[in-house]
Formats: sequence, C-alpha cells, structure tokens
Amino acid sequence: MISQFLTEKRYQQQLNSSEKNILDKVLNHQRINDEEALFLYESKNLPFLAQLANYIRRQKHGLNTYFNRNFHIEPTNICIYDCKFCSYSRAIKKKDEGWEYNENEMLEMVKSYDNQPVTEVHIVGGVLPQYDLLFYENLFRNIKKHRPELHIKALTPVEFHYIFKKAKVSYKEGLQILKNAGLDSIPGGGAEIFHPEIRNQIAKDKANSENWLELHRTAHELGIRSNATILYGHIEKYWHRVDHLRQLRELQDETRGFQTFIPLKFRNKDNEMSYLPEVSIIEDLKNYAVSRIYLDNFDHIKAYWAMIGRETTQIALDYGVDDIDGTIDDTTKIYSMAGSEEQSPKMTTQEIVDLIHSVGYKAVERDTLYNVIQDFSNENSLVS
Ligand code: V47
Ligand code: SF4
Repeated sequence: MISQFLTEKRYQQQLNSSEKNILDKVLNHQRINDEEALFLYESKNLPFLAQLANYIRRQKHGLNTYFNRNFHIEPTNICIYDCKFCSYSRAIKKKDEGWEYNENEMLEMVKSYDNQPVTEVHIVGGVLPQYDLLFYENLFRNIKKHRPELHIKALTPVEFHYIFKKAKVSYKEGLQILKNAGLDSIPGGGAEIFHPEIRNQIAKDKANSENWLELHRTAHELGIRSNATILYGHIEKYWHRVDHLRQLRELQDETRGFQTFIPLKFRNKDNEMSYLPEVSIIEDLKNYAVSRIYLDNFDHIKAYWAMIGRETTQIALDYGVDDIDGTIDDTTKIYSMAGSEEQSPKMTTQEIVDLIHSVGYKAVERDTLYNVIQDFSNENSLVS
C-alpha cells in the first residue's frame, strides 16, 4: 500500500525538510501553496513526485482509469489569429492545406457515426467570421435533432469571445443561446499560459486570461461543466505554470465547475516556435504530478494520449493521471500537424482497454460528465 509506504519512518528519513512538510500536507489532505509547487517543479526527486501524485490519484479513484468513445469535428484550420505555437495558423499561409467545412458537411460527419456507440462529439477549430453565433446555434440544434443523446463538447473562450462580441451579446446571453441549442459542455482549450508576460508573446490578439476565466465562470454559473488546460514546455518558466494553476484552483474554489485538467505538451513541428526543442518525458511526468498534487479541487487529471503517445500515457498513470481521453477515430489534426507521435490518432475500445490493463490499472468507460458507462475491470478485456 502506497499510504503505508509513505508513512514509514525509513522512507521519511530519506526526505529533506521541505519534502517532509509537503508529504505531511498531502497525507493530511491539506493543500500545498505556490512556493511548495515551485519547489516540486524544481525538484529532481521524480520518485517522490510520483509517490505523492499516485497516492492522491488512488485516494480519489483507486485504479480506475477513465476513457470515452468520442470523435472530433474541426470546422476549419484557418484562423484570424496567429498564435506562435499553432500549426493551424501556419496552414493559412499554405492555403492548399486549409479546409472550411459547412454545416451539411459537419452533419454528415455526425451521421457517419450513426451505428457506433460514441457518446461525445468534440468541436473546436480556428476562428473565422462565417462561423458565428447563428452558425453554431443551427449546427448544435441540428446535431441534437439527429442524435439527441450525443454530448456536444464544443468551442473555447477564444471562439466564444469572438462570436459573442460580433453578435453583440454578453457571455451569459451567448452561452444561454448555445446551451438552448444543444451545447452540453466546454473543452479546456485556449488557456495556453495565463500570465501576460508569456501570453503576449505567444497568443497576443485572442481572448486574454481574464476573458478565458470569465467565460468559464459564466458557463459554470449556467450549469455548463468545462475542462481546463495548460500549454507547457516552451518559453514559460516554472513560476508561470504555478501562476496558471493558482488561477484555475481559485476559480474552481468559487464554482466547482471544472471537471478535468489537461496539461498539453508544446509540439514544435511546422509552427513559428519550431526553433524551440520539445521538453523531455521526465518534464511531462513532473508536470502531471505537480498538477495532481496542487489542484486538490480538480477531480480528474487527463493525459491526452493523441498528443503524448501511448507509452508515455501508460507511464503517466503512475504520476497522477486517471483519464486518457477517447477513441478519437483519427478525427483531429491539430496535434499530428504539430508533430505528435500519433499521426492518425485512433484506438478501438479494445486497444484502449488493453493499454490501461497492461500496466495494472482498471479501464472504465465514462461519458463526458464522468457517469460510468461500462466498467471493464472484471471482464478480462471483453469489449462490447
Ligand atoms: O488551445 C495548439 C493546443 C489546444 C499546439 O477539453 C498545441 O477534453 C501543443 O484544448 N503543441 C486545443 N498543443 C486542444 C484542447 C483539448 C484537447 C483534448 C481534449 C480537450 C478536452 C481539450 O491545443 C489549444 C492549444 O493550447 N495546441 N497547438 C502545439 N503545437
Ligand atoms: Fe487560431 Fe486557436 Fe491556432 Fe490560435 S491556437 S491560431 S486561436 S486555431
């Protein structure tokens, strides 16, 4: 048992006083402060981070590891913004690689899953004037008309901010209109790094951090759950990451509306930050662990397997991660274009279940709101 191991005198004697203080806090269910989070980021004691994060993960979820059956729709990869890290905005400059789907094309994509047990469609893409409030209102309404039980997780504060401003409605009015049309929840994108020192360099013109947080606050007030992300491993320092986590933890204290935190590793192919090297797997694992330890009020930490690859995802389960996203079915391009391991990200349910079981965890299919759909742990990987 991890908890017994952590309380053993022999183990604790190996720790320095700062580590011992943090361990005591974790064992007593107290939150760590910003200085302690920074200390953990700067620590080279990766096994210590793993023990703490895994202890918290097991307290919250045991060995359960969640996934869902989903697909993405990316309406366009053309965007009026020019985020330096984004391989999409680059596609505008290579016009032949651009796409702009209309409503019918997107509805056909939804219909192509008619006989498959998917539970979620994740819709997010570039920002263009024709994808306005009326467009998304019609799209969501028509998706629901066709398949009412399909959960629509869509758009980020970057898109909402743009379309609500254009339509001259407040966040509250705009979100209510889209909720009435069928919007069920909001994914975590667009957060990047909140601190203006970094945000102004990498994502200057789009919705700022106050906009991002306010949009999510308003969504939570309207009963719309959402996720949060951080884009890490580029020009930010550890303290920028702590600042980002702090703002998320504070908002979560207020609203309890976030479901999952998803660290997104910067990938450097074909974007304006390609000159930067990507960080190591050690850094990825450290980031998962510190996120799990610091964000005590977030239920879930997700490793997005399509971005970090299958093996790192398996290792991440020992570093605080309890969710690995979904089957995806090769329907997202944002990471393959940015150079991720998975160039055509798709897994069958059987593959996801095997990936989780082969490292000793229990696969649990969830819906977007974490209601359990099927627990595979006692079924010896028999997938229906
Ligand atoms: O906001 C863009 C990131 C995000 C790169 O909520 C990049 O369940 C790394 O938020 N390297 C969109 N990251 C994706 C996203 C997401 C993904 C999976 C699940 C959920 C969820 C949300 O992708 C953007 C940006 O932060 N991104 N370019 C890049 N080169
Ligand atoms: Fe546009 Fe989003 Fe890419 Fe920025 S990250 S350029 S807002 S698609």
